[in-house]
Amino acid sequence: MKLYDYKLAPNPQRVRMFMVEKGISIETIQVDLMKTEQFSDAFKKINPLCEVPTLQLDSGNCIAQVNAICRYLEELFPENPLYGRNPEERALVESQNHWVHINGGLAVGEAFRNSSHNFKNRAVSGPHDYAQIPELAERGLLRIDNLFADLDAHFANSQFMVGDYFSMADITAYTTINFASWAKKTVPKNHSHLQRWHDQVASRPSSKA
Ligand SMILES: N[C@@H](CCC(=O)N[C@@H](CS)C(=O)NCC(=O)O)C(=O)O
Repeated sequence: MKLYDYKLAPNPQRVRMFMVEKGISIETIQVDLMKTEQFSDAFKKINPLCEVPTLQLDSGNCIAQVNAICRYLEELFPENPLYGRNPEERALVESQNHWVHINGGLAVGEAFRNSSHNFKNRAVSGPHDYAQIPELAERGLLRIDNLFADLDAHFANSQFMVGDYFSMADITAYTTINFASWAKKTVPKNHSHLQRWHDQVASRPSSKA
């Protein structure tokens, strides 16, 4: 197996954190997004969506999408499950993971990609051109503020995204909070519960992945 990765990007970091938590090591190949290597003919054959992470199997098949990759790895390496240990927990992890990706990762992307010079005509990742819409950048910033507030309220009563169980949803939330700095947003000083959780995840070795 080979993991197509880019060290500075948030979605590949979700897979790298997952692998460290589970003690999995896979050969990685860097696709330099700053040099637009994801649009090369060679990489398009691996992932026509022109995105990382992508996991290439020994069969030659390629798996795109963070959750598809991590769920595949979870089945291959079931020790220390990160998608839940029973049906109820699996549903809760799925729910929280999806929620924080949609309202977090996509909101930061909306804010960042609709305002940065480097993403002119690339407001949505992938092979198609999309013009920037400044109003979406504004809305994205508002969504990040609401994300911070919603997470702070959640962590007032919960150690992790799903009770006291560290899961894939925490990995998604952690990389999303860090990604928010790309849109010049950091955890507000009065959000002590969110900060407590962030410090706790930052102390795990996987946070350096
Ligand atoms: N939904 C995809 C998102 C992957 C994604 O957006 N990857 C970004 C890096 S964080 C990318 O490859 N962007 C390429 C580009 O911006 O052209 C997943 O879950 O893996």
